[in-house]
Amino acid sequence: MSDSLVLVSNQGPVRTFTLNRPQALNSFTAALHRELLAGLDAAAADASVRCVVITGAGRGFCAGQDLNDEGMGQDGTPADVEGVVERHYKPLALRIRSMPVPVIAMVNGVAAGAGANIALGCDLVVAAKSASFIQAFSKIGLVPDGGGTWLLPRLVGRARAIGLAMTGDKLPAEQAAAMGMIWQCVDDAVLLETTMALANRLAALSAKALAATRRVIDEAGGLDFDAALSLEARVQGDMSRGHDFAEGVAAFLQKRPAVFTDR
Ligand code: T3D
Repeated sequence: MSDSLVLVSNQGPVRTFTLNRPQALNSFTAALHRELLAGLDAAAADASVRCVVITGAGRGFCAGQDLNDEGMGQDGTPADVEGVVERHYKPLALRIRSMPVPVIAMVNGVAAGAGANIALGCDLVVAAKSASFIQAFSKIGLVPDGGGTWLLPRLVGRARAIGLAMTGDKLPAEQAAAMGMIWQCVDDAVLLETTMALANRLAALSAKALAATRRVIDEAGGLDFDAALSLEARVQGDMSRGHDFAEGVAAFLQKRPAVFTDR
């Protein structure tokens, strides 16, 4: 067993980060946050990486904040939950949302608290049938964080967002997929191969266009229709001046696979 809190592996252009505290369901400590953020920064700067997968070791994906870690007040010092969120969860959520390549959460088991919301902040979520999502915050007197207040209503609507957040009920992955909260729910036995096939498909596309797609979809949500159309025009202009657009059109016309390189 490795001592690393985050295992990093490469399969071609796909870099996988495996949260590695299975004894505590991969809950986040400050040290785990630091390793994950550094790993994501390195992936963002590495042109050979064209898709990122985040998953968990053992039977869980991530149980959110480690409630025994520093800042939780268990050592007799006052709890500093605001500081933990500002120092760790906000930078992580923003890092994932600004990666220059697509990010897939491969949810292998329970995803609770900020563990659920960090997964939901990824571009695509593929979950095993045995996995589940729990907005565990209400049970310990907190509000959703890790981006949950922004993500949940956008993914499933206000009624379901409030219901999930207030009850803290466990939502099985199949139901999460049925309500559009995640991309896909698959049998446990094919979780890895399904995710890697998807990751390789995305890795072969234009990373620049996929990252811009995420950005414009997020930005358009805060714009009126007219402004969203203008945003699309501006970003299409940018895309069309890059290598990948010329390559994509040439490849189509020449009936060959495109080789995209822009980041
Ligand atoms: O600073 C801040 O707090 C701000 C950030 C907040 C973000 C948050 O994420 S707040 C929400 C924190 N998370 C939770 O409240 C979830 C707590 N965990 C659970 O409710 C349950 O563990 C699960 C429903 C996720 C899974 O239940 P189950 O029965 O499958 O597993 P278990 O037996 O409860 O857990 C297995 C082990 O993991 C167990 O340790 P043990 O007894 O075998 O030594 C358990 O204590 C440990 N564990 C699970 N979650 C956490 C944890 N240890 C520390 N922190 C955890 N969050």
